[in-house]
Amino acid sequence: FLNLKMQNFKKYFSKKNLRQIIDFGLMPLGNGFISKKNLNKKEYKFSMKLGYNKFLNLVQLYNNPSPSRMFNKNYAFLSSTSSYMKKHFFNYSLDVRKKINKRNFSVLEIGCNDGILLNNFKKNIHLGVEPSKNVYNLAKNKGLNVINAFFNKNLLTHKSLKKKNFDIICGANVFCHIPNLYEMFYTANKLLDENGIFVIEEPYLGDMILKTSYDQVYDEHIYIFSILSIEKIASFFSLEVFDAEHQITHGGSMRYYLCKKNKKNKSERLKKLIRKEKKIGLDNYNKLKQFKSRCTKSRSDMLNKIKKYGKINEIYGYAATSKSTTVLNYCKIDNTKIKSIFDTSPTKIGKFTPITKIPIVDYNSKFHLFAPKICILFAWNHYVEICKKERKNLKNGMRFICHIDKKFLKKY
Ligand code: DWN
Ligand code: SAH
Repeated sequence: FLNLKMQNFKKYFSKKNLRQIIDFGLMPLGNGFISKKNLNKKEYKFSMKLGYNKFLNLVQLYNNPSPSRMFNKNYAFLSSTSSYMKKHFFNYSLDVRKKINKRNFSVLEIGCNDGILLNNFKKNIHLGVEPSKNVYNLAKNKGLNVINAFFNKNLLTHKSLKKKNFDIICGANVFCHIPNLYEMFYTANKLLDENGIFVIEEPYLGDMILKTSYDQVYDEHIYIFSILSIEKIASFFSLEVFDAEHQITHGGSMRYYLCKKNKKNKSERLKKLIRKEKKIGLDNYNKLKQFKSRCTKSRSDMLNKIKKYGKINEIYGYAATSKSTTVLNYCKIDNTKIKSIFDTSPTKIGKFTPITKIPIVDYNSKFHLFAPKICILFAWNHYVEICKKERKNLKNGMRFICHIDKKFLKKY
């Protein structure tokens, strides 16, 4: 019976069921920063189109580059570059501990990156699964138990997998990166203890629609989930969502708590959030497709701001985020409009943004020398942390411009 249901999932999951929301055109990899020696080489691009699947209530890309093209020994994003995120993941670990309510428990984290979350479970039986070799090494060097692999059904027979029933399977900002949702849910379900919890935390469709934060869409973000979509998908695997909690991180995220069917009562908080999703139409194609005209408007507003401020001063960028690749390429902002982007990641410094070829400069050694007056804030999701860091500069007249409405930045 379970198998039959899972086979049905494959049928509904088909790309044939997608209706288009917006076509962003040809895009490079979000984290495809190029080194100087490759500047003149032909760059990889893929067609980035977002659609809606009404059978699964799911907003997703039509196409995605192969995972090994994105996640390999040179993955550019290092989770621990934000001090606020360290705090956030410490709190995540406390919340999960409370939910499992058991002294000795085991944890499996999917996509642990440099160990920012998993490190909080170091004293427990734990395992991280991380395909990008460079960040896997960072986690390993923290003394964590990690496998350098993609989370898929091959893991079930992996030689290093000693445990097969985890109390907690968790992750953040990773499930939307996994093209094969069937295998992901199938494998997680197989490895979850009968009374275990499965915790998923991802950028939230509700926030993307509300804030017109179209930069959440890039190669790595294949799915933009909602409770209605996660609930639907989970039902094919005899799993269910029993609680959800909105998060302020990454421009607005949702954390979903799942368990095996009929194991836990659904929280009032969950019911309320679902009512809200229905009210704003996260399961309504006609409402979702209005997103496109708001993106077009956001783009012309952004270009106007650049024109206006560019006349007064040179414009720089703050943080070479993956999201910035979508903004730069969708708005066609290149190195003729932005001088350089300051960033703290050793994996990005000295490189150039894909297609738009804006140099990425070391924040720590160069920012004070350049003393920029106007910066486009690409890491708008870290607004509070960055404003604290730049308090003095902001007081002395430095200005941030952003494609996201100011009222959404202050709230974070
Ligand atoms: O989902 C994903 C999330 C978790 O992280 C991944 N697909 C990729 C990545 O997305 P992103 O690149 O948009 O993440 P952030 O956290 O918005 O950007 C981090 C970048 O910003 C890093 O390159 C470091 C930089 N940064 C900085 O230069 N100064 C960040 C902060 C907080 C700063 O003060
Ligand atoms: N969880 C971290 C990292 C997010 S970046 C955080 O929230 O900061 C996404 C991570 O997922 C990358 O480290 C990438 O290598 C990893 N990833 C991508 N596909 C994966 C898969 N199939 N299984 C496990 N991890 C994966």
